[in-house]
Amino acid sequence: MTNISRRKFIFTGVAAAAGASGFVVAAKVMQRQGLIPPDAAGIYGPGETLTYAAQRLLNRHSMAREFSRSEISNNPFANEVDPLGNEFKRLQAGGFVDWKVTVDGMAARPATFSLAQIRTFPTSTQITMIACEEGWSYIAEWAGVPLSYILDRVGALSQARYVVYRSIQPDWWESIDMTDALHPQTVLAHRMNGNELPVPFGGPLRLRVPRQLGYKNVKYIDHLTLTDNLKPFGKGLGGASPDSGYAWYAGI
Ligand SMILES: Nc1nc2c(c(=O)[nH]1)N[C@H]1C(S)=C(S)[C@@H](COP(=O)(O)O)O[C@H]1N2
Ligand SMILES: [Mo]
Repeated sequence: MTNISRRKFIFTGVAAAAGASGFVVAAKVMQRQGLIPPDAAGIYGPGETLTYAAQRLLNRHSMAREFSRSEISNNPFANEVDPLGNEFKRLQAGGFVDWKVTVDGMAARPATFSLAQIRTFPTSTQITMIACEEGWSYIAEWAGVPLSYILDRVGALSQARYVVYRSIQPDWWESIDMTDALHPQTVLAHRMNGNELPVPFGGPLRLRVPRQLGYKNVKYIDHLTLTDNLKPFGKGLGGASPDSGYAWYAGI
């Protein structure tokens, strides 16, 4: 099916199901099509579902806007982070040579990669905007390994539906669906504006997912887990943000 006819098919399917036998059937169609976000149950649930479903139907393959070199912000603002713990400081003192990222869960070849190894992986560069939900934003050039490359390398199983990504900061973790995980602009960034990624901006390694708001761009990444079910993680809503009342899907 082409994209358009597929879209029409899904819309028609959802509408028909809703008309024929109400919301429950529509919800089942949407679940099957991957249109229900993991935090759909709360009071903002119907709104969250609409946002996510609309994005997934209309923009599944669209790219975040890329800017030119001259548009890079002169004084990018690093959002303050909680004090970094002893383990981080130990790794930082060693120039991050011992920084590692573990990739586990629904993968044929789970693996742990060193930062040095990650730096040898194919690099993709983007000049994009990061926007905090609280209002500020800046444009920078990020370079890093596409998450799709990592997933390919560990042999992500076809049943995997989400990537859970965790920071060395215990309260920072989020997840994205496979559409965003495999999106060409979703990268584990280790460089910014031509230098190694500075610590205030998430160095040595942060996730850049430019199609979502700032808070989904977790800093100090050391753990990725492939899963088909977000229930066992935290409160089961898919991330620290939805656990504390923000939307799981923060698409822009
Ligand atoms: N580990 C970690 N990641 C984090 C945060 C944090 O405090 N700790 N803040 C988030 C928020 S709310 C935003 S808006 C962006 C800010 O990124 P910046 O500092 O590059 O502007 O990082 C996100 N990633
Ligand atoms: Mo933010």
